[in-house]
Amino acid sequence: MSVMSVNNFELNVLNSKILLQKGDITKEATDAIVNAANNYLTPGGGVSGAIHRAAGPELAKECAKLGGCKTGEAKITLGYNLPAKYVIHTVGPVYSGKPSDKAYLEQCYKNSLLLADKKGLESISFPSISTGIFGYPVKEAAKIAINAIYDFLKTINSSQQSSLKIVKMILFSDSDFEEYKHAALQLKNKI
Ligand code: AR6
Repeated sequence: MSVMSVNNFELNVLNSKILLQKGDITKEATDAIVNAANNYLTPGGGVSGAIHRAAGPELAKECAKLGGCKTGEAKITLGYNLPAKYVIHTVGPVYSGKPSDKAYLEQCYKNSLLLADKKGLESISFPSISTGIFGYPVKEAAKIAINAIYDFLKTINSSQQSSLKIVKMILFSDSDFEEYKHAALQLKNKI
Protein backbone atom coordinates (compact mmCIF):
# COMPACT_ATOMS: atom_id res chain seq x y z
CA MET A 1 0.00 0.00 0.00
CA SER A 2 1.31 3.45 -0.83
CA VAL A 3 0.13 7.03 -0.77
CA MET A 4 1.03 8.97 -3.92
CA SER A 5 0.75 12.62 -4.97
CA VAL A 6 -2.19 14.93 -4.18
CA ASN A 7 -4.40 13.90 -7.13
CA ASN A 8 -3.55 10.21 -7.04
CA PHE A 9 -4.07 7.56 -4.42
CA GLU A 10 -3.24 3.88 -4.68
CA LEU A 11 -4.30 0.87 -2.63
CA ASN A 12 -2.80 -2.55 -3.41
CA VAL A 13 -5.10 -5.56 -3.04
CA LEU A 14 -3.13 -8.82 -3.52
CA ASN A 15 -2.34 -8.93 -7.30
CA SER A 16 -4.42 -5.90 -8.23
CA LYS A 17 -4.72 -2.25 -7.27
CA ILE A 18 -7.37 0.39 -6.69
CA LEU A 19 -6.35 3.78 -8.06
CA LEU A 20 -8.14 7.05 -7.27
CA GLN A 21 -7.67 9.88 -9.76
CA LYS A 22 -9.20 13.23 -10.48
CA GLY A 23 -10.26 13.48 -14.14
CA ASP A 24 -12.68 13.00 -17.02
CA ILE A 25 -13.69 9.36 -17.55
CA THR A 26 -14.30 9.84 -21.30
CA LYS A 27 -10.50 10.26 -21.67
CA GLU A 28 -9.65 6.99 -19.91
CA ALA A 29 -7.88 4.35 -22.00
CA THR A 30 -8.65 1.47 -19.65
CA ASP A 31 -10.17 -1.70 -21.22
CA ALA A 32 -13.60 -0.56 -19.98
CA ILE A 33 -15.17 2.53 -18.50
CA VAL A 34 -18.35 2.33 -16.44
CA ASN A 35 -21.39 4.45 -17.26
CA ALA A 36 -23.78 5.71 -14.53
CA ALA A 37 -26.81 4.87 -16.67
CA ASN A 38 -30.60 4.94 -16.36
CA ASN A 39 -32.98 1.94 -16.53
CA TYR A 40 -33.69 2.52 -20.24
CA LEU A 41 -30.01 2.85 -21.17
CA THR A 42 -30.76 6.11 -22.99
CA PRO A 43 -27.98 8.75 -23.05
CA GLY A 44 -29.39 11.16 -20.41
CA GLY A 45 -27.22 13.86 -18.81
CA GLY A 46 -24.24 13.89 -16.42
CA VAL A 47 -21.42 11.43 -17.02
CA SER A 48 -23.72 9.31 -19.22
CA GLY A 49 -24.38 12.22 -21.58
CA ALA A 50 -20.63 12.89 -21.77
CA ILE A 51 -19.83 9.21 -22.49
CA HIS A 52 -22.46 9.03 -25.25
CA ARG A 53 -21.24 12.28 -26.84
CA ALA A 54 -17.64 11.05 -26.88
CA ALA A 55 -18.54 7.53 -28.08
CA GLY A 56 -20.79 8.72 -30.94
CA PRO A 57 -24.32 7.64 -31.94
CA GLU A 58 -23.46 3.95 -32.41
CA LEU A 59 -23.36 3.57 -28.62
CA ALA A 60 -27.01 4.60 -28.16
CA LYS A 61 -27.97 2.25 -31.03
CA GLU A 62 -26.33 -0.73 -29.32
CA CYS A 63 -27.82 0.29 -25.93
CA ALA A 64 -31.31 0.38 -27.46
CA LYS A 65 -31.03 -3.34 -28.31
CA LEU A 66 -30.24 -4.44 -24.74
CA GLY A 67 -33.76 -4.30 -23.25
CA GLY A 68 -32.86 -1.83 -20.48
CA CYS A 69 -31.01 -2.54 -17.25
CA LYS A 70 -32.37 -3.04 -13.73
CA THR A 71 -31.03 -0.98 -10.83
CA GLY A 72 -27.87 -2.64 -9.48
CA GLU A 73 -27.30 -4.70 -12.63
CA ALA A 74 -24.74 -4.16 -15.42
CA LYS A 75 -24.58 -4.60 -19.20
CA ILE A 76 -21.63 -4.30 -21.61
CA THR A 77 -21.27 -2.64 -25.02
CA LEU A 78 -18.41 -1.60 -27.26
CA GLY A 79 -16.80 1.82 -26.69
CA TYR A 80 -16.92 3.03 -30.33
CA ASN A 81 -15.05 6.40 -30.53
CA LEU A 82 -13.96 6.29 -26.88
CA PRO A 83 -10.36 5.39 -25.98
CA ALA A 84 -11.83 2.55 -23.86
CA LYS A 85 -12.70 -0.65 -25.76
CA TYR A 86 -15.87 -1.34 -23.76
CA VAL A 87 -18.51 0.53 -21.78
CA ILE A 88 -20.12 -1.25 -18.84
CA HIS A 89 -23.49 0.35 -18.11
CA THR A 90 -24.78 0.10 -14.56
CA VAL A 91 -27.78 1.76 -12.94
CA GLY A 92 -27.29 3.20 -9.48
CA PRO A 93 -30.11 3.83 -7.01
CA VAL A 94 -31.92 7.15 -6.83
CA TYR A 95 -31.08 8.16 -3.23
CA SER A 96 -34.05 7.63 -0.91
CA GLY A 97 -32.39 7.25 2.51
CA LYS A 98 -33.57 3.61 2.79
CA PRO A 99 -31.17 0.74 3.61
CA SER A 100 -31.78 -0.72 0.12
CA ASP A 101 -29.82 2.22 -1.40
CA LYS A 102 -26.57 0.80 -0.04
CA ALA A 103 -27.31 -2.73 -1.29
CA TYR A 104 -28.11 -1.47 -4.79
CA LEU A 105 -24.99 0.69 -4.95
CA GLU A 106 -22.80 -2.23 -3.81
CA GLN A 107 -24.39 -4.39 -6.53
CA CYS A 108 -23.49 -1.81 -9.20
CA TYR A 109 -19.79 -2.08 -8.39
CA LYS A 110 -19.86 -5.85 -7.89
CA ASN A 111 -21.80 -6.67 -11.06
CA SER A 112 -19.66 -4.32 -13.18
CA LEU A 113 -16.48 -5.96 -11.87
CA LEU A 114 -17.92 -9.46 -12.40
CA LEU A 115 -18.71 -8.61 -16.01
CA ALA A 116 -15.21 -7.19 -16.58
CA ASP A 117 -13.61 -10.28 -15.04
CA LYS A 118 -15.82 -12.62 -17.11
CA LYS A 119 -14.74 -10.76 -20.25
CA GLY A 120 -11.07 -11.14 -19.25
CA LEU A 121 -10.44 -7.38 -18.95
CA GLU A 122 -7.37 -6.07 -17.11
CA SER A 123 -8.44 -2.52 -16.32
CA ILE A 124 -11.66 -0.66 -15.61
CA SER A 125 -12.55 2.92 -14.63
CA PHE A 126 -15.60 3.90 -12.57
CA PRO A 127 -17.22 7.31 -12.09
CA SER A 128 -18.86 8.12 -8.77
CA ILE A 129 -22.13 6.26 -9.39
CA SER A 130 -25.40 7.84 -8.13
CA THR A 131 -23.79 10.94 -6.58
CA GLY A 132 -24.89 13.42 -9.28
CA ILE A 133 -28.44 13.54 -10.63
CA PHE A 134 -29.43 10.53 -8.42
CA GLY A 135 -28.51 12.50 -5.27
CA TYR A 136 -26.52 9.95 -3.20
CA PRO A 137 -24.43 11.82 -0.58
CA VAL A 138 -20.79 11.53 -1.71
CA LYS A 139 -19.37 10.73 1.72
CA GLU A 140 -21.59 7.64 2.11
CA ALA A 141 -21.31 6.60 -1.55
CA ALA A 142 -17.48 6.82 -1.44
CA LYS A 143 -17.27 4.46 1.52
CA ILE A 144 -19.64 1.96 -0.13
CA ALA A 145 -17.78 2.10 -3.47
CA ILE A 146 -14.29 1.65 -2.02
CA ASN A 147 -15.35 -1.19 0.27
CA ALA A 148 -17.29 -2.98 -2.50
CA ILE A 149 -14.30 -2.81 -4.89
CA TYR A 150 -11.89 -3.95 -2.18
CA ASP A 151 -14.14 -6.86 -1.12
CA PHE A 152 -14.55 -7.98 -4.73
CA LEU A 153 -10.81 -7.92 -5.49
CA LYS A 154 -9.89 -9.64 -2.25
CA THR A 155 -12.45 -12.40 -2.70
CA ILE A 156 -11.75 -13.09 -6.36
CA ASN A 157 -7.96 -12.96 -6.02
CA SER A 158 -7.90 -15.34 -3.09
CA SER A 159 -10.02 -17.99 -4.81
CA GLN A 160 -8.73 -17.75 -8.41
CA GLN A 161 -6.47 -15.71 -10.69
CA SER A 162 -8.50 -12.73 -11.89
CA SER A 163 -7.73 -10.88 -15.13
CA LEU A 164 -8.47 -7.58 -13.37
CA LYS A 165 -5.28 -5.76 -12.36
CA ILE A 166 -6.32 -2.09 -12.18
CA VAL A 167 -9.60 -0.66 -10.90
CA LYS A 168 -9.73 3.13 -11.14
CA MET A 169 -12.18 5.60 -9.62
CA ILE A 170 -12.20 8.75 -11.79
CA LEU A 171 -13.45 11.65 -9.69
CA PHE A 172 -14.70 14.78 -11.41
CA SER A 173 -14.06 17.35 -8.65
CA ASP A 174 -11.46 18.02 -5.96
CA SER A 175 -14.05 17.55 -3.24
CA ASP A 176 -15.17 14.16 -4.63
CA PHE A 177 -11.53 13.08 -4.88
CA GLU A 178 -10.97 14.06 -1.23
CA GLU A 179 -14.05 12.09 -0.10
CA TYR A 180 -12.92 8.94 -1.92
CA LYS A 181 -9.37 9.36 -0.59
CA HIS A 182 -10.75 9.69 2.93
CA ALA A 183 -12.79 6.48 2.48
CA ALA A 184 -9.73 4.65 1.12
CA LEU A 185 -7.56 5.83 4.02
CA GLN A 186 -10.18 4.63 6.50
CA LEU A 187 -10.22 1.21 4.83
CA LYS A 188 -6.39 1.12 4.77
CA ASN A 189 -6.32 1.73 8.52
CA LYS A 190 -8.67 -1.22 9.09
CA ILE A 191 -6.86 -3.83 6.94
N1 AR6 B 1 -16.00 12.05 -15.89
C1 AR6 B 1 -16.09 11.59 -14.63
N2 AR6 B 1 -17.13 11.89 -13.81
C2 AR6 B 1 -18.09 12.71 -14.30
C3 AR6 B 1 -18.07 13.23 -15.61
C4 AR6 B 1 -16.96 12.86 -16.44
N3 AR6 B 1 -16.85 13.28 -17.69
N4 AR6 B 1 -19.20 13.99 -15.78
C5 AR6 B 1 -19.89 13.97 -14.62
N5 AR6 B 1 -19.21 13.19 -13.72
P1 AR6 B 1 -24.34 11.57 -12.76
P2 AR6 B 1 -25.98 9.55 -11.36
C6 AR6 B 1 -19.57 12.86 -12.34
O1 AR6 B 1 -25.39 12.58 -12.51
O2 AR6 B 1 -26.06 10.38 -10.15
C7 AR6 B 1 -28.01 10.47 -16.18
O3 AR6 B 1 -28.92 11.34 -16.80
C8 AR6 B 1 -20.53 13.77 -11.61
O4 AR6 B 1 -19.87 14.95 -11.17
O5 AR6 B 1 -23.74 11.48 -14.11
O6 AR6 B 1 -25.72 8.08 -11.22
C9 AR6 B 1 -28.43 9.01 -16.34
O7 AR6 B 1 -29.11 8.80 -17.56
C10 AR6 B 1 -20.94 12.86 -10.45
O8 AR6 B 1 -19.96 12.92 -9.43
O9 AR6 B 1 -24.90 10.06 -12.43
C11 AR6 B 1 -29.31 8.78 -15.14
O10 AR6 B 1 -30.64 9.17 -15.37
C12 AR6 B 1 -20.90 11.46 -11.06
O11 AR6 B 1 -20.23 11.61 -12.33
C13 AR6 B 1 -28.71 9.67 -14.08
O12 AR6 B 1 -28.04 10.71 -14.79
C14 AR6 B 1 -22.26 10.83 -11.29
O13 AR6 B 1 -23.21 11.82 -11.68
C15 AR6 B 1 -27.71 8.95 -13.21
O14 AR6 B 1 -27.35 9.75 -12.13
